[in-house]
Amino acid sequence: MEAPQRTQVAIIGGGVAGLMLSQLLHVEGIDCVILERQTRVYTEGRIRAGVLEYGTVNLLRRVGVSERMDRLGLRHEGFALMDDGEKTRIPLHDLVNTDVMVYGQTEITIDLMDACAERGIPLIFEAKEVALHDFDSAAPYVTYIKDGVPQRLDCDVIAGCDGAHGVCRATMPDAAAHAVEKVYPFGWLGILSDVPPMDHELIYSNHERGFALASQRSLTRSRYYIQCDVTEKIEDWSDERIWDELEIRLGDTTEHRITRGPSLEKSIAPLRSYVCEKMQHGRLFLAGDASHIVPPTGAKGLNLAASDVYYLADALIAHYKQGNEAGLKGYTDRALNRIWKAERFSWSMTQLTHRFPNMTLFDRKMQKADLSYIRGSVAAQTAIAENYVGLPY
Ligand code: RFL
Ligand code: PHB
Repeated sequence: MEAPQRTQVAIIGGGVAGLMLSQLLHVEGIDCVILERQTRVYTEGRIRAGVLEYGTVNLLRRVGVSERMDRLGLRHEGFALMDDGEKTRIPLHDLVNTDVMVYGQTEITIDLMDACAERGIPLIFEAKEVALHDFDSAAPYVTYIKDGVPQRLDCDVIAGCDGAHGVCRATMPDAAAHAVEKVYPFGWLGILSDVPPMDHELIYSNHERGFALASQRSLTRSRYYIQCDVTEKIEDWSDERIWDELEIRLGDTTEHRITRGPSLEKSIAPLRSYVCEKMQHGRLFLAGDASHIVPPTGAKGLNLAASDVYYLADALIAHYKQGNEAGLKGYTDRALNRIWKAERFSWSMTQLTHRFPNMTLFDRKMQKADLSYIRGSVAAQTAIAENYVGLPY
C-alpha cells in the first residue's frame, strides 16, 4: 500500500457528473480527486447525449469550460413531434424565450477532461476495485488499485458519480428499499454517421412501425434512433436495414431527405425510469445516473446529472465556506424535487411517441387526442417547451 493521499472531496466516476462537480468545486478553491475506472480513450468514445438544457450550458460557462461549445454547438429554437407523418413544431424560443444547445456529451467530456488537466485537478484513470469506507463517520476513505498497487485516499466527503452500474449506489445502505422503477418493453437502436442531418431541428416521430428520432451532432454529423425490441441483436441490423427503417418511420420527401452513410457507431440501449430516493448517507452523496435513470425521450439524463452536481456543489461550498450544513442535510430533497419532474416529462414523452406491445385502440386514440390537444393549445405547447428547455434551478 502506497502512503495515503488526502483530499476534501473524493469523486468516484469521471463522467459528466463527476467532471462537472470537480470544476464547480475547483473554482471555489475546494480540493478533489476523481477516480475513474476506465481509460480516457474509452470514456471519450461513448456516444450518448446530444441536447443540453440552458441550465447545463450556463454551468459550463460558469466554470469557464464553454469555449468550444459556444463556437461549435448548435442553438435549436424548436423541435418537432410527428405522428403518422403529421408534424407539430414546438417553437421553444417563441414560447419560453429559451433555446437548447445541440452539443455532444462526448465533446463535453473532452472539454471537461482537458480543463482538469489544465487546472491540475487529479483525474486518475483505470482506478480499479474502488471501495468506500467509513462514510458514516467524520473520516471516510476510499481504497483502489492503480497499476497493480493498492492505494488509499482519505477525504471529508465521497461524491458517488459513477453511473448506473457503479459501486457507490451498491454500497449505499438500504438503497434497494428506496428504489422506484419502471421498465419499458422496448429499447432504442442508435446510429451515428457523418452525413448532413435530415432537418435543421430534431424530429420525434410516432409511426405504426415504432418510434424514430432524427437528431444530430453538427451540420455534418447525424444521430438517429429507432424503437426496437430489447431482444434484438445489433449484428442483425446492417446499416442499410437501419436506413430503410428510418426512411419509413421519418418519411423521405424532397423537403426532408435522409442522407445515408456508413455508421460510425451502432448500439442498442434499453429504456427505463429509475429513482433511488436515498441519495445520501453520512458523508456519501450520489449524483447523476448513480441515483436515477430516465428514458432518453426527454433528453434529460445528462442535464439531470448537471443539476444534481450543481445542488451538491452549492451545499459543499456552504459547508466549507460558512460552516453551514443545511445544504448537505437537504441535498436529497432539493435534488429529488427536480428529478421527479424530469422523470415525469421523460415518461410522458415516451408514452406519447412510442408504440407499446399490446397497445389497444383506446391507447392509440389517447396518443392521437393528446397530440391533437398539443397541436391546438399554446398552453400545452408551453408546458412541453418549459420542460424541454429545462426547469430552473
Ligand atoms: P456516466 O456518464 O455513466 O459516468 C459514470 C462514470 O463512472 C465510471 N465508473 C466508475 N469509476 C470508478 N469506479 C467504479 N466502480 C465505477 N463505475 C463506473 C464510468 O466509467 C463512467 O465514466 O454517468 P453520469 O456522469 O451520471 O452522466 C449521466 C449521463 O451520461 C446520462 O444520463 C446521459 O448519457 C443520458 N442520455 C441523454 N441525456 C441527456 O441529457 N440528453 C440526451 O440527449 C441523452 N441521450 C442518453 C442519451 C443516454 C443514452 N444511453 C446510451 C443510455 C442517449 C442514449 C442512447
Ligand atoms: C441524441 O442526439 O442523442 C438525443 C437527442 C434527443 C433525445 C435523445 C437523444 O431526446
